[in-house]
Amino acid sequence: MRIDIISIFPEYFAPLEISLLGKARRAGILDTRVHDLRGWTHDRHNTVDDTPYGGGPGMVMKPGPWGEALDAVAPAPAAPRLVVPTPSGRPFTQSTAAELASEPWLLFACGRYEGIDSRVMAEARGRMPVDEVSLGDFVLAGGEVAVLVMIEAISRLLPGVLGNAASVSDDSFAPGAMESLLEGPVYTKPPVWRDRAVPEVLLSGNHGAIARWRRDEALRRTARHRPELLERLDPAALDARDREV
Ligand code: 6GU
Repeated sequence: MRIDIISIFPEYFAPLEISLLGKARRAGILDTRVHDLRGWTHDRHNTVDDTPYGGGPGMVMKPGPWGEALDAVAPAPAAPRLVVPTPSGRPFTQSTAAELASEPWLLFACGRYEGIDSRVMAEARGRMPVDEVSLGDFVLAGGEVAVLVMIEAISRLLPGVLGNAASVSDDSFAPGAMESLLEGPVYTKPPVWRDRAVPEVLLSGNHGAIARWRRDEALRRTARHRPELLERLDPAALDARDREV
């Protein structure tokens, strides 16, 4: 998958070189390219922002540099999917990550300040799919950190990136039997640590009992942390034992 990123802070993307993402990159699964928006400015101060029309606080990113940047990174008729992080976008969820993971080419446009002049996205829509997406109901200072989050969520779904394909299908929010349940607690060796024992069922070798225990824990944790997810569950997806939990 090719991923281009346009930002006024290319240094934010140093983590793409390490851990899972760095490995995917070295394996040729990910081709990430970071571009400095200021490369498409033409004044002495490399200006990328200006005051908002209609008044109000803060600054808005000027359309000129963005238009040139998008033309240069994705010259027509090339058409990546353009992803614009913004708190006013549609929610980015596990299904958004899966949808974006199936694309051959993504282009992330990182806004700062109060956002990018809206005509940039309107014009881009004329020649490529554009998604304005939000990570949740809070406000970041810019899109860079949000883009790192999204790239990590997308990349771990690409074939060959995770060692163990089951860790993807077992995730909280993964489609399947445990869909929309939070994952329960996990344990490793030693069996007793600081007087705390690992739940006995996990050492029993009884795979049916272990699966039942995990599902009960997932249901309990979901009820405690995210009750609205239980409301959304298809009642047909619950069995009689689930209802007791
Ligand atoms: Cl995607 N961008 C910014 N700037 N703030 C956010 C966000 C995105 N999601 C939540 N807050």
